[in-house]
Amino acid sequence: MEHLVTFSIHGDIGVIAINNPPVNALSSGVPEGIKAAVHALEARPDVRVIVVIGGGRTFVAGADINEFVEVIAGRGTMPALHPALFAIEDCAKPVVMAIHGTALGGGLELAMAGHYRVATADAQVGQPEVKIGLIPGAGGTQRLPRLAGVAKAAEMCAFGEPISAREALDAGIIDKIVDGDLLEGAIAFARSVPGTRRTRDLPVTPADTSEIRRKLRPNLMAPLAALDAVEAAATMPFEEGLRREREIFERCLHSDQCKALIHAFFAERAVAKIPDIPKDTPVYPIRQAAVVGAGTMGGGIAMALANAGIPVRLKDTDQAALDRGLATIRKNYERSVKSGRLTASAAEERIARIAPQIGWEGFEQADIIIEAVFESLALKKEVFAAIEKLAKAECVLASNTSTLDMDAIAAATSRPQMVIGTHFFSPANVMRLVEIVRGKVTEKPVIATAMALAKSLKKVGVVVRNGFGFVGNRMMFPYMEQAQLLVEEGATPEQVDRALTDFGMAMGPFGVADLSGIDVFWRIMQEFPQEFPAAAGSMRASGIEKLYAAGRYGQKTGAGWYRYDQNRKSIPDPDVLALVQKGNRAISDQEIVERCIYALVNEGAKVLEEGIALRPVDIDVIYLTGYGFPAYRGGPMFYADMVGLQGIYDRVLQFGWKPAALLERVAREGKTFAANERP
Ligand code: 3H9
Repeated sequence: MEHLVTFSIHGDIGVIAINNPPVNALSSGVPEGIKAAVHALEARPDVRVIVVIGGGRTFVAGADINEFVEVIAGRGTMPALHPALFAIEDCAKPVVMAIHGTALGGGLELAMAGHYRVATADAQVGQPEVKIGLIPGAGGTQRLPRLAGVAKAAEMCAFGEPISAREALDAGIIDKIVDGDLLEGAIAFARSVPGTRRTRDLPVTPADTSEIRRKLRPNLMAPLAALDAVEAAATMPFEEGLRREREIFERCLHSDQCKALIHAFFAERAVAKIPDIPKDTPVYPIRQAAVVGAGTMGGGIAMALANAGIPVRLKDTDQAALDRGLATIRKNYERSVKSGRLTASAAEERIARIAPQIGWEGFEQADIIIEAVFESLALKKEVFAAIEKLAKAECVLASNTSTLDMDAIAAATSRPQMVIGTHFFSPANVMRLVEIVRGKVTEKPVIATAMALAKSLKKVGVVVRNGFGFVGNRMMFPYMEQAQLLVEEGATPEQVDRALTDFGMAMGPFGVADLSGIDVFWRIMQEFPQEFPAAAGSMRASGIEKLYAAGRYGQKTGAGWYRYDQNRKSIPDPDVLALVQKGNRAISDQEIVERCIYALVNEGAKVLEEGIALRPVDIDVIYLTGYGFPAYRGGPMFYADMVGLQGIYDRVLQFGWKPAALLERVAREGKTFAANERP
């Protein structure tokens, strides 16, 4: 335990260092070590002031989330943070916290137990617990309002977004920003402090938090709970407030939402680990990129590259298309400047990294070429044949196809081992998901390069195998099909969409279809007749065909499953019902959710069975980051495990679908998808 927390003496300053890589989480042993070190230094007559600092790349990123998993499972005990924090706060000598990297969750709570805080200019502090379904549980909801006021504390605890050192200074959370060496600066600051100053003794003035409350989603438990706990700080003495915080924390900890959100947290990190692609797989450095096709996808991909500092050539075949693409890019950046997310000069710098062109000049220098032309196999093969003539031997050749056969595209070149799918989601400059499609012969360094690139673009790359629609879109079709059948049987598009947004989906299926374009769905159905009738149902929905025949392509034509006004606001349209409805059965929201979500689950099980997705967790991350599945339900496969696979299997049979063999087997064995994964 000793090595987790060490201390040393610098003149009359005692320095406590926390060394629990990679992020100095407060794992068992760390709080105990801090407490022991504080007591040891407090007892030394030669020490006047104590400085606490994080070793390595950061201060403290919070409690150890793995330990919460154990507590939830009934196997572990809660970390003993309060005793360490009280040892600091009650220390007779001033304690100065020296923050670099991030002080998050329990990390900020630890810092606030100190008497003073200094930070590097690039440090960040925050209470992000709500993102894993929790509230601050080590006094954060009680000490933060005393330092920053109730309104600021409420905002930080309820939304969970970290703030910069500058903002923390202005809010009174830290006392000084240190330029240069942090430890030296902290020691100099420590020499100047007048004496101890307990955060818990500071007064709290109540503030109106109704505006924040209004912004919170009613179906998310933790943010509202965090707000309750912060408000308690204004009405209760400190000790009582702490007890209240603990009660609320415990309630959150044992909620399904917390389990799901913790799953989502680790899932995002788990997908980066591919068993046959070890961490030390060599990667091709990506210094220059080129994108073919300046449409919506190509433009968005070029922006994502430019945002990450990678110069990119953006090619289209005619000037008009190129101009349109560039105008859209400009408009997007202008919007970011207007909203204050980007400075005007940063936007200009990024635009300058995108070189628009009609020809192929410079492609021979590109480290990666990403094809983003119209979704047609013939066209993509042509583009790859052309690219291959120009690209250097070590250039990664990527396609942004969302449905086509990656191996067929790769076969258009003489170096299929260099070819990979990088399926970005629209808008590509915003959406975090990239499905990385490894072909039959894609070499491992190319896969590792695509994963590293996704990471450097601040996206989440999920490696999948080649197959119709890969993982995300493949599962989307049976889901969409159920949504359509429900309308044919008597539901309305708005009822289906509302039932699914109430479930937590960011958008309902019909809203999505109208946004993506009915013509896009229709064209895919024509190109892959063998994939429809859909995998889940025995019936075939005909809504898409009827809407397509009626010229209702969605938002772009002003009508699809809804009508749209000038502001693209959707309006229910009885004409759609006249066009597609065959029955008028009253359908419950529960049936809507079960049919649509279980269609996803059943297809997800097939995707696993076929090895298109490696693990259930990969499917979950794809749906969480690319399809608006609610994080507080953990993704479709985690959700299925929570509901119970036997129940889902029974419903699948009742619906008259063919169950996936994997679903049938795992349900019969009484297991979960997750447990089935573990060796
Ligand atoms: C809390 O504090 C509750 C309190 O109120 C007290 C209640 C009593 N625990 O993200 P990265 C792992 S709740 C365990 O890839 P980055 C992570 O899994 C906590 N493990 O790096 C990964 O492992 P691996 C509140 C953690 O540089 C490795 O560290 N705090 C934790 O992109 C590297 O992480 C939070 O919610 C943890 N707390 O980002 C902060 N944190 O290499 C959560 C990280 O095996 N953490 N790991 O895959 C983060 O937001 C980011 O990790 C951070 C670094 C920004 C710190």
